[in-house]
Amino acid sequence: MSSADKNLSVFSTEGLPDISQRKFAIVVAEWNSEVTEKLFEGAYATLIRYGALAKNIERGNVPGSFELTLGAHWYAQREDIDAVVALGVVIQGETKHNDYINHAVAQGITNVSIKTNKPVIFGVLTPNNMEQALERSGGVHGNKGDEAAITAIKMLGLQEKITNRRG
Ligand code: RBF
Repeated sequence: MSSADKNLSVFSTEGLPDISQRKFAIVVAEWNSEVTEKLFEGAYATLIRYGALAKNIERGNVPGSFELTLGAHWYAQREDIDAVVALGVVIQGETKHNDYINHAVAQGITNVSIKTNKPVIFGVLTPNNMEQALERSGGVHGNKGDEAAITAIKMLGLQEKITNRRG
């Protein structure tokens, strides 16, 4: 299936780890907030659906996607946080500036993940226009927030398996 046809809310859920004791941070960019709120709702609901406790999910807002890296870094550095989900929407094509933001955030989040040795998930939509953004934030193509949250859970499962921390 091409990525254009993918439904972001359809994924395998086999062998997910127990996340009832795990702590998550969700960092949300306020730019394009009508979309990022939907991403947050999807991510939050997915974490709860697969076993996270509400008291173990913390939210922090940043002004724009460019600030997701530092917001994610502050959370990931906290010892009690197990995984971070970073959510934003950068609409392509409006200005070249967007390419720089996408690149910087992708690189920045990867660096945070490696430096802190924790899953830090790139939940940033990079659509061509607002219509595509809405289609991927609870519309016909599902919700990128759901996908980002399940990715965090799956990475915690892989971490457990590899490091034999649990189970
Ligand atoms: N932030 C986003 O999250 N999504 C965007 O599409 C977006 N577009 C921007 C376009 C321009 C021309 C500028 C200057 C900023 C944009 N930002 C966007 C905000 C950016 O992530 C950051 O918050 C600001 O650049 C900080 O001043």
